[in-house]
Amino acid sequence: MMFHPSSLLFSFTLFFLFVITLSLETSSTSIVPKDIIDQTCEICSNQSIILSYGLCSTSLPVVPVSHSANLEGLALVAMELALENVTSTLATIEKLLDSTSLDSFALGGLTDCLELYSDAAWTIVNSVGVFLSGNYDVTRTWMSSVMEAASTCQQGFTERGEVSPLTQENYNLFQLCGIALCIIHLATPTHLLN
Ligand SMILES: *[C@@H]1O[C@H](CO)[C@@H](O)[C@H](O)[C@H]1NC(C)=O
Ligand SMILES: CC(=O)N[C@H]1CO[C@H](CO)[C@@H](O)[C@@H]1O
Repeated sequence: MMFHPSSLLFSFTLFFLFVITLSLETSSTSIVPKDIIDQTCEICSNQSIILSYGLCSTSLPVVPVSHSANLEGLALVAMELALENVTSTLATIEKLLDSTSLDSFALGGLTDCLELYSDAAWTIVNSVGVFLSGNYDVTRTWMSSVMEAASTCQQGFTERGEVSPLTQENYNLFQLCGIALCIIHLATPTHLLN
């Protein structure tokens, strides 16, 4: 399962150019004010003690497409940010694995994380596809599994009382997936009926 991170990043970038173009063409979006981002982030962080309002409200506007997005568009942005984080974390892990000073414990932990993050990349790509086809339940199941992957990577170190070299990365991915899950929930039609 060796691959070159930059070629992976390149294919994802192409994929997302395609997705963003597609979503812009298929939805009749009007310009949505920054308010919808702040309001959505407030709702999500109110609903869940683990979600950070600060990370949400500073992350989502980073991608320009979010400014002309509805809830569906914001969910896509959150998933895209998660995928960007995953691809750059894969590169970080490979760099760490290249360093010679690793003990066998760190090597094992990082190797596990590499596999978790590789799977996560494809899971997010597939989640986006499923989301665009309208199956929000499956999207949520898959994005939850990415959230779990971040926790599992982190626990691989902390369970043994070690400091995880990927603490920030795992936290960011966990948050972005949590935000995506919350927004998808808000965008789910049945949610409006409850
Ligand atoms: C979030 O919670 C705060 C404090 O309880 C409240 O003032 C605010 O109106 C809530 N925001 C939303 C969007 O529900
Ligand atoms: C390396 C990387 O892409 N990190 C980003 C992950 O997501 C958080 C939250 O959006 C960003 O602040 C990081 O820059």
